[in-house]
Amino acid sequence: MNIRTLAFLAIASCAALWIADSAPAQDNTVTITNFKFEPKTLTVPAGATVTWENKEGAHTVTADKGQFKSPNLRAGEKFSFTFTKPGAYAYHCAFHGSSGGGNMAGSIIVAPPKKR
Ligand SMILES: [Cu+2]
Repeated sequence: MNIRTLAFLAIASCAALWIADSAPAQDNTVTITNFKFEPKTLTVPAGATVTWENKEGAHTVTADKGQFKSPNLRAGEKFSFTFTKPGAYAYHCAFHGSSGGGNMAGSIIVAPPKKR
């Protein structure tokens, strides 16, 4: 192994570490577009903050059971909520959906923290 190979390996392994270290946390964004939530079901770890980003029209993010409720979101507006308790959270748009998954609706699944 010559010095160039060594140098390359050293740089490559540093880069690999850097990438692993700076990998962004899971993308917890739900896009609101064309009268639907995308993805419709999103699974996140407990403690995660989910952000809904409205791309078009006026919509809301309203939990079926009232755990969270956004104001009316116009195009370009966002709403965030931090989920601390594991469980399934069904939500809908107050204008175009209804509780129980009717029309414009989605759900967030909050997984329990991993045991170490
Ligand atoms: Cu809507």
